[in-house]
Amino acid sequence: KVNITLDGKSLTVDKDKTILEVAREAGIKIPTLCYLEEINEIGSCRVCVVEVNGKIQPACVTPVSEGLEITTTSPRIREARRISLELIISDHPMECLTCSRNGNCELQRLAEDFGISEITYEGEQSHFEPDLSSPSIVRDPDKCILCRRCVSVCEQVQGVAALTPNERGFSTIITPAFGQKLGEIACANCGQCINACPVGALSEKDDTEKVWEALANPDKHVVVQTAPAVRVSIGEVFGMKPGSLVTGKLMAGLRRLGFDKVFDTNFTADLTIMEEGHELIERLKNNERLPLITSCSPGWIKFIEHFYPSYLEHISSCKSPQQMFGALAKTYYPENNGIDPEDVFVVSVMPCTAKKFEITRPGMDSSGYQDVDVVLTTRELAKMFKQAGIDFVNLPDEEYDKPLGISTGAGTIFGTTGGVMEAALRTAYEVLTGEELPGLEFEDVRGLEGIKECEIEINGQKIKVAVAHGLSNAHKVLQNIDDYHFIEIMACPGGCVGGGGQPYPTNEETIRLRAQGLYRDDKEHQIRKSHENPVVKKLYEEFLGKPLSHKSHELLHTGYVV
Ligand code: HC0
Ligand code: SF4
Repeated sequence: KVNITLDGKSLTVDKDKTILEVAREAGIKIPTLCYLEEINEIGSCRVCVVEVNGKIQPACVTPVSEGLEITTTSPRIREARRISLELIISDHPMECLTCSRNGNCELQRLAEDFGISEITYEGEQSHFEPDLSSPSIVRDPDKCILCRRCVSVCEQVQGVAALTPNERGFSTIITPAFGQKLGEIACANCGQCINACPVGALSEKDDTEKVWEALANPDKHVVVQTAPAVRVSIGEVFGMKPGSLVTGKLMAGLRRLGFDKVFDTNFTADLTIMEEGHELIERLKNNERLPLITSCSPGWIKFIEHFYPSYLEHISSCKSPQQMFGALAKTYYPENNGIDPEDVFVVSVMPCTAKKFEITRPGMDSSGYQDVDVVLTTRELAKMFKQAGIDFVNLPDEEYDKPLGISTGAGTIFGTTGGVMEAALRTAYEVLTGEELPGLEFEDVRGLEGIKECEIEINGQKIKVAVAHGLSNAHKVLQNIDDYHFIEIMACPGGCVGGGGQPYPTNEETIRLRAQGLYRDDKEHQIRKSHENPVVKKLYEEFLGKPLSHKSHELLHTGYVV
């Protein structure tokens, strides 16, 4: 412990803390820009400066020590912060009105807070080409303020290190190594760099125009599927609390936009459990290619293809629920409803930017067409609602359409880390033992710990499972791959609720609340096990035969790229 004076108050505080941490604990707000707790603590933007024993110092990287006298607000501090901001803004394009971050840009907010009305510093501005090579991510280096939040997140949280500062001084640019483009390198398309970016230098590829066009085309039968994690986050864009469960309003809003049918990815999440669960059962019986590893997170799939190709035999051959949906929406669905599959246009609403990449992968056309036509992120759909003048908060609650909208509680928890594992265990246990599970909730695989483990006994055999989220944890869990029978890996921290296409801000707090929302949703479902989904059962009777049938393999399974 050390004794300090903070804004005239004597305090005794932990000695290994920074001034920023101590001030926050004392309820004092110090503005920050480049700072991301425990991830990017580099003191580069100088927006958090305070006076320490009379000297101006950045609060985020200055540790407290005995006898420090700290002042967090004074004319000198306000002036120093304003100069830092003005210098950053002097090399920033003034395109706020046409920027994807208009209205939720951290730099814009700080400029407003500090009442910046003119820029005193004028001179040369940097100009770089935007990188449009990725199907998921757009990089606009002209807007980059060199805070390095994306660099740190990609390296430390995702263990990919796709982005790095190149050149020096005024010419500094954040790019992949050797000036390569994002679409050419081992980028997982996860979009975590977008969530970390305080400005509009990183954003998802905007695909809203394609959807407006399809909706306006009378010859198209436009169907939409919504991912589990969207129902607990989209309300945030309209001022609702993170984790608010807005499934009914989401359905109503999508109908008002003009979609012909509103369906649910949760339905094919249940179907995935049937296919993947049986794959697990087969592998356990034959004791081969264990552990089985989940395949539904496309960022994770791209990551393993780049970094651990020799482990690909462990990956489930199941397509993700989004792709299973696409394949059925252009086969089973039109066949049963007298619609020409050529006229069906499939839109996905996903919390994820990698899903934009997934629809372009080889094999994602088993219906004879591209199975999913367009992926919108949660943020993009929210923008469409705004453009259509939809008063989201006051929408009535509506239901999903049948049949591809019927799902169970197991399907909904797919959207949070540990959810796929829990859903799979609920089904694998009952199918293998023929007995009812004593308790449905697997607490050991819930929560935000980076790697979670649990052991369950099925027919006398101990099954050891692991759950990892955030790709740096994938690196770790793969070091001990032989310890497990089944592993769930999701690319994004927190799973899909923390996806790269979710509303700003996506942080530990919003991720936790969204996950709680999904667990509430699970509890509110009457049916909470995928194998009890009546429409999934009917689909097997009428169309697929049985799990892992020839037809299932044709439509619902895929291979990987080495
Ligand atoms: Fe997910 Fe999915 S749960 S990846 O996180 O499995 O994006 O929400 O839609 O496909 O269902 C995302 C979320 C999905 C898929 C499902 C899986
Ligand atoms: Fe890194 Fe993910 Fe961004 Fe690619 S999308 S640069 S892997 S954070």
